[in-house]
Amino acid sequence: PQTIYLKDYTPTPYNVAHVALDFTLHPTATRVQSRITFTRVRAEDLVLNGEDLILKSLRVDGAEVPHELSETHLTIPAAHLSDAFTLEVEVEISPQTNTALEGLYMSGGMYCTQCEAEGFRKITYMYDRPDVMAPYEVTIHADTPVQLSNGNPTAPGCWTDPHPKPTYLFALVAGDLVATTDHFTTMEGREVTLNVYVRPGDEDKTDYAMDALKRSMKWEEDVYGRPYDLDVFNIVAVDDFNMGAMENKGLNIFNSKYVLASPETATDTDYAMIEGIVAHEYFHNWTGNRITCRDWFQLCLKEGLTVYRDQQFSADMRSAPVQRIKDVLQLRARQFREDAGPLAHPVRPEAFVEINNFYTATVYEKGAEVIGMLRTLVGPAAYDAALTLYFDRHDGQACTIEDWIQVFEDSTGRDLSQFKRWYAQAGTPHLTVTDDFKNGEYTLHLKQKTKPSAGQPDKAPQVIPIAMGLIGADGAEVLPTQVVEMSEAELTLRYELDAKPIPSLLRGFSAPVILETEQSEADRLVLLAHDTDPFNRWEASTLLAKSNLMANLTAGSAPATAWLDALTKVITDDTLDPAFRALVLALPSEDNLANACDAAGIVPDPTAIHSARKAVHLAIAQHMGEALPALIAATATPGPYSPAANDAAKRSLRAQLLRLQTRLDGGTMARAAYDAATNMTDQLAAFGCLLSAGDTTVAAAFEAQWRTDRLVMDKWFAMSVAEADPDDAVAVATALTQHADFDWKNPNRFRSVIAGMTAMNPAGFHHPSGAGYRFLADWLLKLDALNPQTTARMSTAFETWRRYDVDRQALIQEQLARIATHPGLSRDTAEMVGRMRD
Ligand code: DPP
Ligand code: ZN
Repeated sequence: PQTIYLKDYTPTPYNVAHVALDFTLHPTATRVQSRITFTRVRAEDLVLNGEDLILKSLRVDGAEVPHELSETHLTIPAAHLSDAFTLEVEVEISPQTNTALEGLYMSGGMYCTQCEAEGFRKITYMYDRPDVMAPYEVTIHADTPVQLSNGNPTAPGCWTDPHPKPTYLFALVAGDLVATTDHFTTMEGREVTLNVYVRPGDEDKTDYAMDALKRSMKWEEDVYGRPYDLDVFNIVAVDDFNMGAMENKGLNIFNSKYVLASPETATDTDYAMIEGIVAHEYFHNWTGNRITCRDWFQLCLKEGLTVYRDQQFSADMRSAPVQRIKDVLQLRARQFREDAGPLAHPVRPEAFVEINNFYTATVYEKGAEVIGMLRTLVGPAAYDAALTLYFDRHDGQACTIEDWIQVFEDSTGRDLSQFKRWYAQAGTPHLTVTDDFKNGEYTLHLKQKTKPSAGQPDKAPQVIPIAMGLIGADGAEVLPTQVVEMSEAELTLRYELDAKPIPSLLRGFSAPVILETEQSEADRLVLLAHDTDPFNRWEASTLLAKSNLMANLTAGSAPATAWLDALTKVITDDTLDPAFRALVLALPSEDNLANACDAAGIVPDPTAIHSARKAVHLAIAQHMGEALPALIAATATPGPYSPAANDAAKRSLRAQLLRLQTRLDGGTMARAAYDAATNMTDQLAAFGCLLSAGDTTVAAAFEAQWRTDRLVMDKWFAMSVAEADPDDAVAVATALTQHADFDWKNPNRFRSVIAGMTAMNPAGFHHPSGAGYRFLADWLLKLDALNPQTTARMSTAFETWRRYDVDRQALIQEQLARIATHPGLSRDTAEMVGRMRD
């Protein structure tokens, strides 16, 4: 397979002025007629992308012309082309047999599309690349009640999109759908019709998505001054979808998991995800659609910025500190993990084989952190001014990271050439800090270093904004938050003080780095109790939890009483947000602990980690003991269910407390909570407790209750594997794959069981028998033949293999080799497995 390089970028020899598409839909023989007008820039052959297409006719300005076809391209020699011409092509495609879910495919009887990144080439011949933008006109002939495409409707089945867009933002939907309709008036006075389309029967689950959409539209105007620009905005929920959602112009297509919600079927987490993803896709209208990417290497230009913006939105809608903690938890769990292994790559990669493999935590989440750092460095007002310049200067263009950085340089006068290293260097910088106090002078000494990664043996220092304060031993703040910029490999800071303070570094997690300090447990306890920065209070609790877990793991030590006392104090402090308390109570994940072992030079044993985590959890439960029932009672949320932050916060604390209580009473209270639950958040929390306590009847009862609800059943599948005893996990997962409702071609269902094992039951996945590895490889090979994109994504469960003992390494290598040598393996999975084995 061919590797594509950023340095090879070349503009196309022809521009596209207009695209007209006419679809006659049929499950196995859809006809697509295209009329595309081109204008010449350079006298070269016209080479268009096209895959899995049956060419029926081809004309240039009404005449037949010689052309060549390959598996992937259509070529018309330059000699047959003029300065401006119209290409008319008719092709036949088969949506029904399109199991890869890229291009035009069918899901539950409806037609839908997914064109990002390179799906349009499976619809017709075209320059399928983001820098070729054109207005579209679409006609759909189908016997379905609803037919949708981008832009504004002009007649039944006819759509016009006046805004030039690249192919990846094209969309079409046709099927038996029902809409929930609402309206929004923009700041410019435009009346916009809003629709959320779902399958009949789901229309009672659209309120929250619609509400989130209206709030997103308002927030985008209030905070970024950007109005909507068409007369309609449509969202469609689709059951079979490889990703979360897609920002097609005026026609966002969503995985139904991120649209449908009712109190009985969706958890608070689901509601928060729906809010965040609806906002994310809507925000793409300006950061992605109106200003798009020149090429796919620039993916972070739209994704990093849009993630940053949806995080800002969620922080405004909910609790900002809690949102930040959750975002950092995700970043560390997914991106730091990626950065530490064989799949590490820069926020802007320089080479790829299959672009779908670069829709990663690094491009998205680290890409968002880079925007956040930039805002911290220039300040909020300068950030706003730079964004205004960005929208003014680049509206309607396909841009690069250079364009983005230039906007900040021009609007602030700052040289950002060193800052650009954040886009180019892979790996998470380590920030090592030592301190000293002598003769009234406090010295902080900082060093940064980034480990080598694939293709990057030496890394240069990066610009690290360090938000920091100093806390006295009595807990009083002696230095309020200031931002220190570190740009060299080393930095020394000096302060005149009466006594040695406790540093509170990287407040709000001001940079995506790994902080290494010599902080004592006593200092952490002071920060947990007194830091003015909520993020660092939580960070102190996490570090305390980690050191107590590590002590248990390596020496069998019981948790320190001082820590347990401090934890109890936080949990019982009614002045603190219950959501914050819930986060303090949540122990670091098993994967996080495996990483901590690795960082400390200890080979992680997933079985021992699982046991240590259970032991420490039990010790916390015993320490809080009699206080638990009263604490649980205090988290009650009387009245009708509301997904708003206040009630959700209480339920999240309640879930953590119930977990602890279950350790003590074997599930008595969880059983009562399960029976009394009136919403999915409470029901699922109690369900997890009961499964973990070995309850033998609850799984069947839950299944009987929810058998006909696909999204709830996804939770049932996932929880059944996640809560299985690690020794039984593979057997449980295998049995679930034989369940009548295990529709493995549905990505959500596939992920429920497979990731239920790999991500949610790490001790089961890493079972010394190697059965977990075989289980994963078996299913990856099975799915790869149908859906390479989801297969490649799921293969990352193996990315941490180097951490483990030689036996496990050999077992994983065996499976990776088996996959790599499988005949007919997809380019997607081959690239991923190749990178992991190298
Ligand atoms: N562009 C989509 C999103 O991130 C993913 N395909 O919203
Ligand atoms: Zn996005």
